[in-house]
Amino acid sequence: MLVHAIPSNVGYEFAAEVRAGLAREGQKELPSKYLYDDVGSALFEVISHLPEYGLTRADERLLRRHADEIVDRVPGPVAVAELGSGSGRKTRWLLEAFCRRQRTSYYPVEISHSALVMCERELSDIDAISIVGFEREYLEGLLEVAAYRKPGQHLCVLFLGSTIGNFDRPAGVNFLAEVRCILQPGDSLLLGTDLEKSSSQLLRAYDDELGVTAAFNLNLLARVNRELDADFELSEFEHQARINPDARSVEMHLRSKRRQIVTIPSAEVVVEFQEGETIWTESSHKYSSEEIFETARQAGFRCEVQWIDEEWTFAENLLVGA
Ligand code: AVI
Repeated sequence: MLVHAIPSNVGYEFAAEVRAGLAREGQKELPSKYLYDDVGSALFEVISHLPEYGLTRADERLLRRHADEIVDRVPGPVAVAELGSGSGRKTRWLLEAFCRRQRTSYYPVEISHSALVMCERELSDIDAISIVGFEREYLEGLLEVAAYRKPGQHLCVLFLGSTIGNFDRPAGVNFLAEVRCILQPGDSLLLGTDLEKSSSQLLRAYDDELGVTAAFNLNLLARVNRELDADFELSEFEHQARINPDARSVEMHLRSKRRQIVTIPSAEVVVEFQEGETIWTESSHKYSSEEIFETARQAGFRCEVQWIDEEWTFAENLLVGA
């Protein structure tokens, strides 16, 4: 087993994106990728255990149930690249099945250093696995993985947990098309997508009773305070989950409880908030099972098989080059 993290160079963009997102006219916005510092990644791990949030468990159930079937459809020898590995817990089922067949290289690509460390710790006991972690943005990391693979190895890319839902639909298609461009014949993409469900179920999932999702969201302001010396008063903002029926998404916002001014010295910006004004921090788009075939087609893939969890409607989709 080899464990090797290639350090990140993403940090310097944070200040620029915070300035751009908060100084703009109209809806203030912060990119959801910044929710995942060490504290945010740990809070997301807790969210995945909450009774109200069944998404991660559905993903894991499908991978556990269908691991052998998925592996049978992916020609070996294989290098597995995972975009956004998180703790790696749900990936274990798949990696064990790949490694039962033959020695397998696993390349988690993560912007969160702590998640990468957690993932390597979680999976390093699997027999016949070698792990090389890439602390990178997804596409940048995938390009490096593609350059790293050995001759004859097929690449199987994992994009699980419905992270695709955090892109708006056109951006999701573009992202998949970019992944497609990096792949070669015989490569594949396993895509996890959360499916549509009732508004009440979604609001419970994204505004849980314990307040873990609220803490996950508010931590973004705490991060701006920690890393950019800002003076956000956390108690003066509140978490909000909202349904956007047109986008078929659930949104997270941070709502200012009063009129206030926040200074962010390291981003060289002073921001005024009106009472009730929000910062939009994340969207989670929900898919219909049929639409995934069309989304795959638009990105240059063919959805070969789809497995659906009925307990918490969620689909695992195996995509190959069209
Ligand atoms: C990582 N991503 C798919 C999660 C989601 O459901 O959109 C992040 C999350 N946000 C709030 N709860 C979980």
